[in-house]
This record gives sequence, C-alpha cells and structure tokens, in this order.
Amino acid sequence: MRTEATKRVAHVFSLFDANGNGVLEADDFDLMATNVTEAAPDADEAAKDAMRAAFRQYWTTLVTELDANGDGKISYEEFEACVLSPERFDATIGVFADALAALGDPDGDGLIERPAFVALMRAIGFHDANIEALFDAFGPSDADRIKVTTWVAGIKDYYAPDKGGIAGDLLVPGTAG
Ligand SMILES: [Ca+2]
Ligand SMILES: [Ca+2]
Ligand SMILES: [Ca+2]
Repeated sequence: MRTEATKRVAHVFSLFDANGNGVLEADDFDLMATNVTEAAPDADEAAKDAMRAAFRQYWTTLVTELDANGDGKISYEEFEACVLSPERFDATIGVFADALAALGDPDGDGLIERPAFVALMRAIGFHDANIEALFDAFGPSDADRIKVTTWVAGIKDYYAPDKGGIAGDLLVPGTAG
C-alpha cells in the first residue's frame, strides 16, 4: 500500500468520525448524511435519498465486511483494512461517488460549479484550501465547472491503495495552502 493512500484513508476516517469519539459507528454516518444533503439545497429528494442510501451502504459494508471484533464499531485498523481492499469496497465506493457527484449536479447537465463542489466537500469536513486545490487540479473549464465524471473518477482514485501523486492527495492536510 502506498503511503499516500494510507494518508488519504486516515484523513477520511477522521472526517467520517463525525462525533469525534475515535471510532466509526452508525451515528456518524447518519450525521454525515444529514450534513451533506443539507449542503445541496438545490438537489431533488431522489438525489438526497440516493446520498443517504449510499452513506448507509458505506456503513453496512464496513460493519459486515470487517468489524473484526464484532462490537458494532469500526476502529481505524478495521477501516484501513477494508476500504483499501478493492474487492471488498469498490462497489460501495462507486455508489457513494455517483451519489455525491449527483448531489452537486442538480440540473443534470453533467457539470458541477465550484460553489456546489465546495459546499459538499466542506460538509464532509475537508478544509477550504484543500477543496479549492482539488477543484483546480480537476481542470475546471472557463466557466469554472468540472465534469461529474471527473469527480467520480477522483473519488474512486482516492481510495485506490496503489495510487499516489493524484489529485485526491491534495485533500490531505498539509498538502495545499
Ligand atoms: Ca464516531
Ligand atoms: Ca470493531
Ligand atoms: Ca450541473
């Protein structure tokens, strides 16, 4: 596993531990789903439902695939082992990526404006400088928009254990501004 991948996953663990008690549990994902859907006021209910379902699937996958000690909580060690195992987590990340990107594209034209992107990423807990750096790395158009497909691919790359030097590395604190 590449060092960059470990850093990315450690950071997302810290964000997804929304109540800050050091482990992931169902409550964290409910809280995150609420925060993220509230950050997309223009999205329709179907898109918000899809996002909530994606967060539930993310949690269910974690707790069924690798709650190694069966306590209903996911420690960092359990999380890292699961999310960086593509065969265990690819499908879940795909659903999650599609749902998140769809929330950012309420008009369905396949493009995401910077403010919508920033609002969603901020709701997950990423820092503004890192969010802006990532958006820039995605190569926005003159109208300051990126493609939904670019973001979806970027989310999948973020969880890829063998990838480093990717746009998603800019989300790790200390890498941007
Ligand atoms: Ca927690
Ligand atoms: Ca556990
Ligand atoms: Ca759009």
